[in-house]
Amino acid sequence: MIRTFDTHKIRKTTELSSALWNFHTLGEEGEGRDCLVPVPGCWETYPDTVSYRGKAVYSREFEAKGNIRLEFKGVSHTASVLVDGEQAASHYNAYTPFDAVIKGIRPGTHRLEVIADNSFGPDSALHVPNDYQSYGGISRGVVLEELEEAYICWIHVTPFLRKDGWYGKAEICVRNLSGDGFEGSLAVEIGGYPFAVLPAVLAGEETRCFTTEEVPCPWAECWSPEAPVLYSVSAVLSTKQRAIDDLIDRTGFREIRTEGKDILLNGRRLRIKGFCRHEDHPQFGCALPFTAMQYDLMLAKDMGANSIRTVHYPNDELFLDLCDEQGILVWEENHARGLSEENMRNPHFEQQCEDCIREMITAHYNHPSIYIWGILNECASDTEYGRDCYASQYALIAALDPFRPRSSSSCRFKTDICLGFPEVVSYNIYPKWYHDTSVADYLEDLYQWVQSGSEGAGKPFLITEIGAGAIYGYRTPACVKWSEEYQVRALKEQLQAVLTREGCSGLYIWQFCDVRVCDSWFGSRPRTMNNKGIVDEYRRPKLAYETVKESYRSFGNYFQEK
Ligand code: ADA
Repeated sequence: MIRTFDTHKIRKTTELSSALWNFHTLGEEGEGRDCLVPVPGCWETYPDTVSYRGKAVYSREFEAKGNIRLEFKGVSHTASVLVDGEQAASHYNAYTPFDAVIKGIRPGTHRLEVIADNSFGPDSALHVPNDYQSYGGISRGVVLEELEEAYICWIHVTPFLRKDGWYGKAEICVRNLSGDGFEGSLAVEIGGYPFAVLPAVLAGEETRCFTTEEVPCPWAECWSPEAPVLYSVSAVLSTKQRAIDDLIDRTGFREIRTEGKDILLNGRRLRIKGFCRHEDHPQFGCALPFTAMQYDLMLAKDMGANSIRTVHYPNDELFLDLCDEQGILVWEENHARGLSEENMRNPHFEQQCEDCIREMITAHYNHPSIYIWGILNECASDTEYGRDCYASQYALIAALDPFRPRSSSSCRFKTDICLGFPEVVSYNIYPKWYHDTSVADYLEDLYQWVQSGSEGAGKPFLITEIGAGAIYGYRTPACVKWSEEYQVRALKEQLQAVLTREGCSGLYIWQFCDVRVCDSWFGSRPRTMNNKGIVDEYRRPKLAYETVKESYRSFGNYFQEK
């Protein structure tokens, strides 16, 4: 399963995932044993490669002819793609899609090989040994498409709420695969209503974007957590004779903006009650199947959450589709966690971050559930060098999507020098876990510094991580740290302090479920897991489940109007 809806009616597509592929490792000692494995999947879940770090080859055959496009929704974490033994694409980063376009392939059977590499090293600035696992494998879907002389790469729809109702604007990117010029047209429908028809003229081999006017959409109903109304978006590319390609996506009409210290969703003062959620599972690695994704969302909603923060990387589109359909707000962020200035000075860092941001926003622009773009979780935002990196990445996001607020989760207390860039100020804090300070006192101290000693004064303020650890099943009346009882006590104080703090727009609990961390983190991570989940890695609820449920359900999605 690639998306929760069909993305083409005209373009011929074949899912190559949801199948068994051949697999073998490419270790120092040569090629490992061949076996059949499921794609999507992670090799850490296969019996012989549970702790393998290196390269491995996935392969299978496919039938095709003419111009083809192979789309990979995620390969962890570095990919090299060969078709019939010829290099067709390469990509870094497990969490964003990429493709291989091959022109004029001969009709018949072809061989696809994907070499995935999950090793750490100087070429990898973002996948580093960390407090989450970098898995190995083809961890998301793979699709084969047959194209004609030109095709639609993407369509972005931007909704606008005007005084007289909803308007929409579309930007469509088209690529001409032919060496000859292309003369045709684009027809766009939204919700089944005719939206725009515009000429599409491209030079040979040109890729070009076409933008519609702002078009009134009087039929549009608001997308909101309470009523997540979605509309199909269809773009059809035609020559003078016939339709040759199409692309179907979805949109939701919702307005997100900041005003003073508020995040406004459709003009209402939003309260975030969220979870930080890694894509992680003991049976699937980071390749959670559709059912497991939905099960996580059902648990989060049962606890009264209204938002998920995709820590610390862009998520599978399938998960975002589920959030769109169920009104779950999403903070999506580029791939980075806790990188020091030294890490950020890796010569690959800037380009790898920029690629991740471009691919994330290009692929996920239309999801109404995404209300904010995040960058660089707990990186060096207290250094001049770091500030330059933050500035350029915030600028890139604004260029790609000026319609959503931006933020970054900081842990630089009273030393952050990057709070002037984002629309929303966000902090990760752990009073009652890493230090035994009163939550209210610590929050007040930090909040007042932001308002009086930083460039973040007067902006919306979010707590994007707060929580405590508990080992599932460890119960003791001593209520010591790592017990489920201690986690309950800490969360009660944390949730009460943050959700009642004037000027705070809400919080994300760290974290939804226990997750695997890299072996080198064993010292501070019992079981070599991050055990701050409200459910354990098998989604078994800890005592704190009911604590969160009682608290989150006692607060609405919005603050009282001023
Ligand atoms: C940081 C970090 C998280 C996690 C958390 C923890 O805030 O952003 O990824 O490591 O600390 O568990 O301590």
